Amino acid sequence: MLFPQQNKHRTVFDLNGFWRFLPDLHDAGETERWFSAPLPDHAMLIAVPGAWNEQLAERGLMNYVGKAWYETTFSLPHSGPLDRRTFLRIGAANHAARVWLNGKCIGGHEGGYLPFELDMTEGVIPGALNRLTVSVDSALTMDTLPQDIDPDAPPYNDPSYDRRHVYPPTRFDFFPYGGLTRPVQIIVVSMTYIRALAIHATLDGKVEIEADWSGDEGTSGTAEILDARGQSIHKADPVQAGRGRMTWSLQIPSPRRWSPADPCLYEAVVTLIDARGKACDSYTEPFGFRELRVKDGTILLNGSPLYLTGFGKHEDVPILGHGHFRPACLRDFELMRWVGANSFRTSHYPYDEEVLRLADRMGFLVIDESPAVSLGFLSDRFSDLAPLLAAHKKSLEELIHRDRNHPSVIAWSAANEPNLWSEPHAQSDAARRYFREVYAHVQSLDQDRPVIAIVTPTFSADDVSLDACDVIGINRYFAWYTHPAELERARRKLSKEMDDIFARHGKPIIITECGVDTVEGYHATVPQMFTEEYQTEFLKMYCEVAESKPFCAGLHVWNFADFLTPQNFRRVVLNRKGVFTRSREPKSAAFFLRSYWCALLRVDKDHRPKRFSDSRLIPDVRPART
Ligand code: GCB
Repeated sequence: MLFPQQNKHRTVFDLNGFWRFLPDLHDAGETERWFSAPLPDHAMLIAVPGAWNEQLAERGLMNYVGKAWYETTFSLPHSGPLDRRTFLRIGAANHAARVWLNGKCIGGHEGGYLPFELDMTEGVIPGALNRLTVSVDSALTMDTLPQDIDPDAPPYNDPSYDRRHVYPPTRFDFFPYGGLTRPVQIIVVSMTYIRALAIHATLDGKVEIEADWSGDEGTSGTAEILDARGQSIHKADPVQAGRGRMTWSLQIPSPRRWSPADPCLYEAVVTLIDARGKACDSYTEPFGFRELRVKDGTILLNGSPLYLTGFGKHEDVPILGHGHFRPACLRDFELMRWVGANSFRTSHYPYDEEVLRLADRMGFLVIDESPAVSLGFLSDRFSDLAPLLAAHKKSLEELIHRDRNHPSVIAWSAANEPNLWSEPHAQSDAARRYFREVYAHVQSLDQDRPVIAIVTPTFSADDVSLDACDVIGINRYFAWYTHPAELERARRKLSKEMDDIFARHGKPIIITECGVDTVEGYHATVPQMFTEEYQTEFLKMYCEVAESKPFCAGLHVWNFADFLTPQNFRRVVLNRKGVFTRSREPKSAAFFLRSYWCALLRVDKDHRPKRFSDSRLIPDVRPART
């Protein structure tokens, strides 16, 4: 799906702002046809984009999981019949939505965190006020991503451990925000238009462009490449459009490579020409020349071994919830740059598209994650897993189609900690087959990026989800959830486990999570959990183990910043494993990481190949060790 772009052939209208809003506590809206007339006077106001929970906490919606209705009005600057295609584009509705235009249903979407477009050309009234009504449902089921808990299912590994042990009940450790969390826009294009673009660029300068289009017969198209300064460096001859698709194969002499050290972006400009020879649509897509390979236990970026420094993150900002807020987004990137991170993971769901566009421009490497967090299988019959597998494949397809052209995206994370709750069927043959199918699906959609499997220690090297992946991500909390405060014991355990996993699978390993809850302002001279010193010592130990393993491709600290979780006895309001607080003040560990990572990224080590040396990424940091 294309990111909204305004140009001479395309118009984007922003529908963000204060909408009218009514929670549907008894799920009566559809039967009572709330879409057929304006919402009643007692409807509240809500900011779009933004989750409803914190915005409307005092109205009783902080912990609300269920349906709610949104309404706004708009008019388009057209009179007379529309000769343009008009789409409604919703950046994300968590987790399902149905949409009515002037009382008529124009479609919907299942699955949060990913954008969808609905054609509203027929229903929009030119020159008049149009009413848009959206019902959003934040409830999940066992067949959605993420999954819900099933209160009737057998209990977790400990029978006394209630499945509804957190509030609102979730299977995952982040707050279940609901609503229209990303921008809502109207996109107007010509009747013949570009629907999607896939760009495949290799280090030898080859660029394959594939455009999906829709419209009149007799359409042709051109493709042009612009360099980083916007200068045209190659123009392809027009091609006659095949049915719904056209392709170009271009050659650029000695292209500049994209990397964190030099995040150099080129642009592909595709233009459609109608049967009368007039340009009717065009779209400009940034891309980069870079190559990823996994070989002999190493991830190679442009032929050089890659070592990731950075974080698992969350889209979590006070008041906004998962909502997208540009200043907060940029601030996070600036802080990551300051601390010496070269990468992050979009744990545990796809992030706003602008996050990836920023990563492309600022040279961050991204592990792009599907919303399959803490998957659980309640049957060992493969056929029973079919609805979940279908939702998983669809979500991956939407994710890959959305993000495939970003040079910053270096891997697809198909799932996070699938067997977290050790449900009885987590390690069945059906589960093994499930993951094989998921990874094969990703590989069929994108041959250029590795698939990473991210796992807990429960089944360690035996985990069925490790069979068919390309890279292994391990989330480890030794010296926190297990062996509390025993850093040396944890060091030995981590080291041995990493060796065992590598010996069995021979794939690069990334420590994708490690961290401890830390209350800013708590201090101690001896190892004391929850203090700032303990977080520093813990991370230091994990960094040392990671660095000592030639097959380890990096470490991501859990988490970049403190984030809101459901209520439970393990969390004091927030998950406090952030290196920054929720309002982005640094804890002591941030200063340790800054000197450690900055030194690590610059210094060559005898026993390891050269890592990224990037003075632009970390402009003003004096390495602690040289
Ligand atoms: C994990 C999960 C993450 C949690 C984290 C924790 O393994 O992947 O979602 O927030 O542990 O803090 O317990």
